[in-house]
Amino acid sequence: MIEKVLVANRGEIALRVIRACREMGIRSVAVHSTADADAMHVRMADESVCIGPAPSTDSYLSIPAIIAACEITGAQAIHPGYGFLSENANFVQIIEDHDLIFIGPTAEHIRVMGDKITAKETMINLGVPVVPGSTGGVATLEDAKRIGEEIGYPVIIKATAGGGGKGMKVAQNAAEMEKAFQTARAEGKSNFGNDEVYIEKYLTTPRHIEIQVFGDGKGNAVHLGERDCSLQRRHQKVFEEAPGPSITAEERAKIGKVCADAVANINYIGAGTIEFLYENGEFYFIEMNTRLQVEHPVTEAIFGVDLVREQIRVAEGLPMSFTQDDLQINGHAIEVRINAEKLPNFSPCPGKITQFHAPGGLGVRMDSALYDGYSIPPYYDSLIGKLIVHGRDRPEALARLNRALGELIVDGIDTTVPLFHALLAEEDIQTGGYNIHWLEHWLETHFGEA
Ligand code: MV4
Repeated sequence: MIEKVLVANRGEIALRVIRACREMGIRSVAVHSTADADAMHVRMADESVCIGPAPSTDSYLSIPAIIAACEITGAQAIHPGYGFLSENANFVQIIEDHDLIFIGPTAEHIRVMGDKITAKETMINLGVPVVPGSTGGVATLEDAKRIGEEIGYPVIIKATAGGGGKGMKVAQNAAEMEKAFQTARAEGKSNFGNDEVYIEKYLTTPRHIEIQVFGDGKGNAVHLGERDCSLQRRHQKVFEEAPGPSITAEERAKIGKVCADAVANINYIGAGTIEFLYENGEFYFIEMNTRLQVEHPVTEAIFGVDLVREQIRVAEGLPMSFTQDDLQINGHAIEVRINAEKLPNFSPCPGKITQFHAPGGLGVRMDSALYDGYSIPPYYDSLIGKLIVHGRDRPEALARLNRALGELIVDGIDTTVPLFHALLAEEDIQTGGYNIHWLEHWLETHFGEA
């Protein structure tokens, strides 16, 4: 039995994990940098350990400091949250070597899915539909041009180790191939130390639809439907919803079963997300994330489950507390990411919160580590809160989001709240008629982004 969990993260996700632990009667250990001595996760946990100076490379990313904090406090398990070390296979390997429990997938699953070419090959073998493209890596420009002719332009060249849009270049025609190919390779090399690339047909107007999966590590797995995360700016999601406004129950059941069967087949353990591009009624796999995601609460809202509780259960060797048949969608949920950023350029805006008031009432969840008088340090991600609303249907969720945003007070800094007020006034947001390019286009034409 896990009696004490170390939470290797900060901010709202650290609180999220601490809350699940407390409900399960498990003690929690917060770790923090010197800049976070007054942070809410330190206050809320049962114990805390300072693991280093402000820069995350010396604290939240310091594997020796985190392992030492487990040994000092007697924590038997580590929850990584998202970001930081959550998809670091080497970290998981070290945890296993210290006879500690990683609350998440195995090092091997993280490694396989972290390499996009290997992930795609694995998914093809598991019967998951993928974007048409090269079989494995493309080593030479000649091969790249041949594949371009075979699959037809436009194509996209992607670094196998890529992420966050880095190492990804579109070639509209054969003439653009050389530059796109060399640039994708160079970005892969400089950002990830790996210049291997692969090529796909470039889909011009897809939606980003991701399927939540969950496995027990013993060959049982379920899916918890999809989230539509198409509203992104520079590969940062800003607004996520479940169910996807464009996805039918039949499509959900079909792609959901494909995904659940795939992860059951590889004995996947814990929470995972299988990302697809969705265009003209077809799903095309692009990547798998082997972590609990920022936007998991919209899935929790419509299915009425606690995903962190389930992660801890399966990490202990217990079965999941539900089967596929138990999982029924109830209503509609939307999350907006409240960032400490100044519009229209989304420049980071750390500083002191002079007043904070979280919205409440029926169907409203505010996950945030803010409090009155808190100073947001400049060292970390600008996400300071997530507002999640749940309604019986999409129109009710949208009205509730508008109402809750009106109640939210975050004084002393600039936030992305005005963006959401403006988005809610848009016809395309009200109808759900958007794709992955909608937000950037809208920001250019309506929001005066410099
Ligand atoms: C694509 C694509 C179009 N066609 N792949 C962007 C980040 C990485 N996770 C995958 N990405 C894309 N892959 C093919 N074959 C378009 C994107 C893309 C995108 C995807 C999801 C959400 C927002 C996006 C914004 C720009 C490009």
